[in-house]
Amino acid sequence: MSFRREAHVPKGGPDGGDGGHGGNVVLVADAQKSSLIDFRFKHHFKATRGTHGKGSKMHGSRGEDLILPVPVGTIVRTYDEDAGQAGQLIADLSHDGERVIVAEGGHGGRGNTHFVTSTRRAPAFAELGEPAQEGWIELEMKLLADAALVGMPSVGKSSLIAKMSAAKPKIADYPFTTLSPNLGVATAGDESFVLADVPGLIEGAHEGKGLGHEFLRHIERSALIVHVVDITGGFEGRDPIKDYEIITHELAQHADELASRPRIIVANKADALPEGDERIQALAERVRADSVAAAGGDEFAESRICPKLFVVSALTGAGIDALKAAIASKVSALRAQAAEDAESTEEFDRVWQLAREKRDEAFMVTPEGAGAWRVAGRQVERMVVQTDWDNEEAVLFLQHRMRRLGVDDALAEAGARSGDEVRICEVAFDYESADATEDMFAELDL
Ligand SMILES: Nc1nc2c(ncn2[C@@H]2O[C@H](COP(=O)(O)OP(=O)(O)OP(=O)(O)O)[C@@H](O)[C@H]2O)c(=O)[nH]1
Ligand SMILES: [Mg+2]
Repeated sequence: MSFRREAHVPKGGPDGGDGGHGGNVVLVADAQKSSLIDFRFKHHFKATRGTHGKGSKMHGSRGEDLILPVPVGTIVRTYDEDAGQAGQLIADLSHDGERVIVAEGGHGGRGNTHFVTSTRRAPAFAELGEPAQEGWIELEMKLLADAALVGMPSVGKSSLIAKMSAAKPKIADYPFTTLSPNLGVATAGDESFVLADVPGLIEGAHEGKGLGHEFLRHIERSALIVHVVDITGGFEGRDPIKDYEIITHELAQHADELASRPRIIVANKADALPEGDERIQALAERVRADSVAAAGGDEFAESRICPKLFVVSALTGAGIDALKAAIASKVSALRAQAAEDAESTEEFDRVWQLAREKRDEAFMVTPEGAGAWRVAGRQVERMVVQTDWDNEEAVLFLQHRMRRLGVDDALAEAGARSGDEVRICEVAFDYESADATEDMFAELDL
């Protein structure tokens, strides 16, 4: 609040500038980032505040936004600290550069020049700045690979990614050698794709067995599933067809979308198969039958999800080039499809912003004992905290704003009577029925 003061000008007008808005906290998907490690130990992030407005109509400056880069593929949710669990989805940042404001800076308070009317030439009050939003969010990074190598432990998934890309994962002859996914970039001709080596799944994975939930989640975002089967049955002499069925079942049980996800089947370790072994033939027939079923019984139609069998050896490299070419061509078709369905960036900001505004405008009137009412709601509460309580004019202005928001009507409807106590945040008012306040506001030209 400020009035102009100049020599020779006896009665200067109001000239208090507005306070600057606080900065926002913004998450931006950044292709350079590969993990959320920056958030592992540091949990508190704060944008800078705006500065105060000054006399001579000088506005305060805006606080700077705090930009937090996160990997592409980060999912942002609200987090309820008391319940210890994630809530509503805020954004799914799946494209480079996509951004979302997760905490908005408070609005700067408006200076007294704003409250001038024809009869109130010298408003002696200004608004206080709005407190910033604060809250917890949960960040989850989902793998963004074009294709995921999926299968039982020890079938040779890591050996395959090592053969197809420059990735150097640990390879060993015991199950669960891989405990977190490995990514590799593979090239076939002039196409390249990102391949993920996902930890092995076992029967019951969809119920969480063997960290199944965690491992299955990594597969959700890969457009193509490369299902690897150890055609020798491994050290335990398992039946490759049974293994194939188990994984197919686990994927379908985990999520409907995974049941219908396009896939390529790989029979690995063909080098170790005894001459004349019939297991490849048996698996090929099974895959073919599934393929026909997926195509809706039409033997010649190639449906989107048609599984196909490739026989390879990660050890000798046999069949690897053909497999790579098949993955590359399928991935490029799926990418074209995805680009067609892609939603535009920035959408999240708008959706989340609208939801927030809607939520903020709402308020609730609840009785709190005889003759007392509580009004709760983001915007009403914000108006109250932005009011300078030592200033009578500011308080009257607040009452006027609340009336416009419909608080008075809602109170009357709920049954409030003149003299009742109305509580908002830590503040209590006396409720006056509309007729009583009408005259008062008229007098003040509010
Ligand atoms: N003979 C033969 N052995 C293979 C082949 N591919 C992988 N192996 C062996 O199979 C064992 C398991 O290989 P990995 O690549 O670690 O298997 P994985 O599927 O990544 O296993 P997990 O990470 O435990 O799920 C290792 O001893 C490999 O050397 C192959 O084509 N032929
Ligand atoms: Mg592995």
